[in-house]
Amino acid sequence: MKIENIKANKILDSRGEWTVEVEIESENKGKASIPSGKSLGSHEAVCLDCDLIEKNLPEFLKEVKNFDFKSSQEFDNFLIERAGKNKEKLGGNFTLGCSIAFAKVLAKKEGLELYEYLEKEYTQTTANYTQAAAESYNNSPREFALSLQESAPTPKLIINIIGGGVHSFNNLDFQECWLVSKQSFSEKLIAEILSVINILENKLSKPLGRNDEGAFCTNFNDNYEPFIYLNQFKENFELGADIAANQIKKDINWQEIYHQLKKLNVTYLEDPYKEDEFEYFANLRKEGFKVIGDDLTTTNTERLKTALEKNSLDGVIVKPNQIGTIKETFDFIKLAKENNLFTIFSHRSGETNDNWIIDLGISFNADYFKIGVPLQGERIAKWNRLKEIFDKNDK
Ligand code: 2PG
Ligand code: MG
Repeated sequence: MKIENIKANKILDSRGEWTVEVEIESENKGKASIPSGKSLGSHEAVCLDCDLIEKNLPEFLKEVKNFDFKSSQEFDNFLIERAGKNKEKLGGNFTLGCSIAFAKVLAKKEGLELYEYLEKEYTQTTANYTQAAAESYNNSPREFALSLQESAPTPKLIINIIGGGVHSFNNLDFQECWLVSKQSFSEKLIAEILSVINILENKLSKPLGRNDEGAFCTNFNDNYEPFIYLNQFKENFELGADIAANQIKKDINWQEIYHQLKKLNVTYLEDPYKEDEFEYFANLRKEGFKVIGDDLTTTNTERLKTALEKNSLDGVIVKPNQIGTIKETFDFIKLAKENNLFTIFSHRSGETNDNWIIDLGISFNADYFKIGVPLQGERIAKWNRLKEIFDKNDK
């Protein structure tokens, strides 16, 4: 399909900061806006300022017009080639906006939802690729292809319910204190989470605010106190935390922290050490924690390969804007799944009302979604999209 025009609109995100919305005009139109993080890993794709993106646009557009892209992957390969190392020439925010907007155009052309289109395109590719390259795989790519075809999606939710760190304005060092649902997404789970919110709202000390992601934000006696509150919900939820260790600048006795968190029934730990400390991640797994990479892996297959060699992880965060295209996000998920890691599709702390993260997660079989609490619009946009897809598939 030929692309006739691309616009890079400057829009506001949920933090009141500028971000980019990309609009592609072809046989029909597709739009996608891109969120941004505050606790950034240094290996993430480069994010360019909107004015610079606009400046680069005419030359990029001239080249794009010479091509007839048959699929989302073909267009993504074009973007990957042009964007250079870490997407520094075009900006990973711009390339991801293009990638998603074009996938929406292709979906619309076929009368499909975005998640249906991606499922179809990627399942077909994987199935073909599987036959051609079966021998070079140790694990079964066929099984992977089949796993993509499962009709009923069954993701669970990770709820960042009490916040700290750089997303907040309180005295907690850890960025996120989680409830991890034992059951998969359903209306019943939504009701349970709303009731948790209600209980905590009454119990937590006042003044009680909400942080960038809508998580409760107040001062605590120490870093452990939030988990004392969260333990009351352990019949239906497991406990976890995004330590976001990269952002913690003070001297900390990490061993003592994980000793205490274990006693408080915390099981899941995201970024428990700094972004290059692969071995420390691996050691923590031996203590029985489920260890998750975010800044460690930055949705990047090369980083994931190192993590796999070193046995650092049980699961990975998937944030497409850390890498800059749907195709590379898919490659990352594929490698993770082939190695039995669970995947958590995640929003960013600075969000827009776009909800494509849900479509990507559904089409690529997310094990979990981390999309904030349903208390503010930009997060609710994701909750409602998830519900919409579930309702549709239930009928
Ligand atoms: C994280 C994220 C999202 P940010 O660290 O997991 O919750 O934060 O978007 O600021 O990187
Ligand atoms: Mg994180």
